[in-house]
Amino acid sequence: MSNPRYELLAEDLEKRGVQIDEIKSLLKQQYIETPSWGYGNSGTRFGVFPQPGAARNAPERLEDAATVHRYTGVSPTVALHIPWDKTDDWEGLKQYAADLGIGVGAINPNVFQGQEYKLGSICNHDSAIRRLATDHMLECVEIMKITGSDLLSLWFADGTNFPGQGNFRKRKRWMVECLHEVYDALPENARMLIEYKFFEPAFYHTDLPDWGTAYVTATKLGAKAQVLIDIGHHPQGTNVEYIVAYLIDEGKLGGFHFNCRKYADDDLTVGSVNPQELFLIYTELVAAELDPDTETDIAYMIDQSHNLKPKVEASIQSVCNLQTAYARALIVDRKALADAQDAGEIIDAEQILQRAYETDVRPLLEQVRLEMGRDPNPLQAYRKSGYFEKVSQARVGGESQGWA
Ligand code: PSV
Ligand code: MN
Repeated sequence: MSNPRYELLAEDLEKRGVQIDEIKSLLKQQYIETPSWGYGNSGTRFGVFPQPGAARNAPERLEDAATVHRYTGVSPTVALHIPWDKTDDWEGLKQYAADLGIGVGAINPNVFQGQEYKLGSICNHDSAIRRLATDHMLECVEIMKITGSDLLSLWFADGTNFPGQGNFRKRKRWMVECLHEVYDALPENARMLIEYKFFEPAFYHTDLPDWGTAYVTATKLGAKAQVLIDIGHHPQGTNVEYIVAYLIDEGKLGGFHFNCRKYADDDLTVGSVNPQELFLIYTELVAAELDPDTETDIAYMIDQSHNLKPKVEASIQSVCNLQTAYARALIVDRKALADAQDAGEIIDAEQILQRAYETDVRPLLEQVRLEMGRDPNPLQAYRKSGYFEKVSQARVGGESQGWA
C-alpha cells in the first residue's frame, strides 16, 4: 500500500513529533470548492481565446467540476455564478450535480456585467438600479433554498473613476441598506460572504476596497455576514497572512478565493508565483484549526478563470497546490514555534517555518491519495483518462452561456 519514499518521510516526520495519522486524516478532509466560471471560455479585456472542450453551459461545467473531484477527491462542490449558470430547472441542476457525485456550493450573484450596472449596483445613485441589484440578490437567495447552498458570496464592482463622481457617504449608506434587505432574507444557517477588492474595474475609488471596510460592513449586518479574502485583491506587498489571522481572531473570516497574482487581480494558478506566501497563509489557517479555543468555518474556494491553460487541468493543478500548502503547514512544529516566539528567538522561529516549507511533501500526498482510493498523480491520471478528447469532440458549436 505504501512506497519507500513515503516510509522515509513518515519516519522523519515522526522524529520531528508530527502525528502522521492525524495529519493524513486532516488532509483527507480538506475541501476545496471549484468555480463553475473556471470551466467556460473567458478572457481578458483584450480578447478571448476559446478552447476546445470548454464547457458551454451549467451542466457541462458541473461535469468538469465532477471530473476534478474524481481525480483529486477533495473538491466535492462547485460554486455557481448567476446568471452565467442560470437555469429554469434548479431542482434538475441540483439532481444532475448529485448524479455526478458533487454538490452545489456558494451562489454568486452577478451585479457587475449588465449594462444597467455601468454606474454601479448597490451604490448606484439611481434607486431603481439599487432595487434591481437587490432583487437579483434576493433571487439568488431563493436559488440557495432550492440548491441547498448555505453561502451567498458577494462581490461588487461599485466604485468611481473620477474625483467628484460620487458621494462617498451616500454610497456607503445605500450599500448597507441594500445588504440589510438581503441579509434579512438569508435562509437559516446560511451566511453572506463579503468580498473586497482594492481597484478594478473602478480606478479612482472602490466602495469595498479592503478587509477593513468589508469587516465594518459585515459587522453592521450581523453574525451571518463575514469577510471573504480573494488573494488577488490586494495592493502589492500586502501581508495577507496577517489579515487572515486578524479576521479569524475576530470571528469574521468566512471564505477564501484562492488564486495568485503578480501585479493585480491576475487569476493565476494558486501558489504559482508565490508558494511561500500561500504556505504562510495556510500556516495561519492551520494554527486556528488546531486551536481548541478558536472556532472557524471557512469556505475554501478557488476563483480562477484560465484562458491559456486547459481549464480542467488547471483546476486539478490548483487543488494539488492547495494540498501541498496545507500539508506543509500541517507539519510545522507548533510547540517549538510557540517556544521560540516566547523566548524571542527570531532565527529559530523562522527556521521552524522554513523547515516545514522546504519539506518535500509529495510522498505524503501520494500516500493520502492512495488511501482515499485515488490515483497518486491526479493530473497524469486525468490526462490518461481521455476526458478532454471526449468533451472536445462532444462540445462543438451550440450556444455558450456565461462569461464569454
Ligand atoms: C472579481 O474580480 C471576482 O474576484 C469576484 O469574486 C467575482 O465573482 C469573480 O472574480 C468573477 O470572475
Ligand atoms: Mn473573487
